Amino acid sequence: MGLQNAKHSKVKQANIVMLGLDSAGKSTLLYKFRYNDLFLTSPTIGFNVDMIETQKDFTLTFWDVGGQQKMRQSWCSFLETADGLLYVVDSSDKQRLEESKKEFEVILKTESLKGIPVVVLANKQDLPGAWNAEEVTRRLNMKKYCSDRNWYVQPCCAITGEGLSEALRILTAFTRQYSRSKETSTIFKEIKTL
Ligand code: G3D
Ligand code: MG
Repeated sequence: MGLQNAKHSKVKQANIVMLGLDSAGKSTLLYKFRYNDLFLTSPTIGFNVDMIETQKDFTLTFWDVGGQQKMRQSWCSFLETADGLLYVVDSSDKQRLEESKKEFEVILKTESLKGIPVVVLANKQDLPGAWNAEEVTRRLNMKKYCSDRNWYVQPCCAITGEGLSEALRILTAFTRQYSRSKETSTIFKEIKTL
């Protein structure tokens, strides 16, 4: 792409990889995003892909790659093309939050995800005793581990849809900005070769 073209090109879509432990609510969220309705879910075998037009000229493509143990090894191959990470946490499952934090740390250290924006969904806020966004932020050590990128923790409920439009709005803003910064670095590279 020439310098002139790169400058004027408009980012039209971004790839969002959805990760999180099994049962965090990823599949339910994806269906809710798309249909604004509740679907019966079954454990994801392989992966689900869905595109959502979040702005008139902009689409987010969500990759729900499954959270079961055997799928975790294949996460990395999906990360190569990601423009954003949507990390889903079951805020009511206090026993597994530590496990989720460990996974999250591994994901953030992945080379291909360096600097990629992150929205954490503190899901299942409808369940009694669910940790709120502040508590999830603290327990996932967000401030430390995400200091090199844009991040946000959004409380939500995949069943009612509460908090999801905010999450989509933030994800859209973050990924547009991130894509633009990728574009800028492309321009810089081209200038260097002139
Ligand atoms: P996953 O794709 O991350 O593995 P699923 O998770 O979307 O399959 O969801 C796992 C279970 O959690 C499902 O229940 C689903 O209905 C439930 N769930 C998802 N989000 C919420 C939420 O916000 N609140 C509550 N209360 N439950 C939620 P089942 O019973 O089918 O296992
Ligand atoms: Mg699933």
